Amino acid sequence: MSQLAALIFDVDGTLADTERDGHRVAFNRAFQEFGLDWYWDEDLYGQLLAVTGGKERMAYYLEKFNTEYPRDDSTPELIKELHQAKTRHYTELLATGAIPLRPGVERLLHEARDAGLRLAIATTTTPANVTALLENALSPESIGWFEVIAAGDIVPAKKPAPDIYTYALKAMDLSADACLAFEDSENGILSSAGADLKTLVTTNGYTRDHDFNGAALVVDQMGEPDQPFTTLAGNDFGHTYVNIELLKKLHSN
Ligand code: XBP
Ligand code: MG
Repeated sequence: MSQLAALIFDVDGTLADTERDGHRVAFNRAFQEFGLDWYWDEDLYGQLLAVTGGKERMAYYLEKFNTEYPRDDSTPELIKELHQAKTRHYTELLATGAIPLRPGVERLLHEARDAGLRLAIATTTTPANVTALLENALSPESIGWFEVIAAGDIVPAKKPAPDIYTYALKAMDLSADACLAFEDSENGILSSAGADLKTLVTTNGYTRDHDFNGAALVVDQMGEPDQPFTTLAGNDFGHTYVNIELLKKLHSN
């Protein structure tokens, strides 16, 4: 077993709780901009999250939920244009500071850097969304903390396929057993575990009932010294918040 060398983070739901009040709002603003009567409420969006990728999610919506909307050869282009508008709305929303990092994330990133651990991102979302989140919820220079930002369409198959994690490992020239992955959803851990990565899961409102079979540890948040996490599955080794010491125990266990 190699020594722990790198941490690979999912973005949406893991670094920040971006779906309900971020992506979902941006999708609805794009639909409105295009004069469409499509509206994704919180419950419907929770169902649509079964499909990762915004473009794929809109196609799924038309296929399964809005079957009256007339689809034809121009629909893929409409989806592409809608997604560009949605990304603009989303990055504008992030620029207002509307979406903060989840508890413990900033502290853990600093601790990881101080411990000499390499950092990477493996996400389904669009690259522009990652830089906008890091710039606005953390700092402009934090983008440079991540050796690899593997995002969106850079791989042929999105999560739950392992492609995005395999891409990140290859780009860092690291084997899976030298790393830990951080995820929030069932699609996410299927992807990270599919790339043979040990995974720590932090659940959120949309994913708390997901199946996280195979996770090294499932908690409700990274936690802080004065804000303990709740352990939902796995061995927390008596820790009450995620720090480097716990990560090294999970990695070597
Ligand atoms: C979450 C996703 C993304 C976002 C929307 O990604 O599935 O599709 O919901 O972003 P992850 P886009 O949890 O892997 O970070 O519209 O840019 O796809
Ligand atoms: Mg996620």
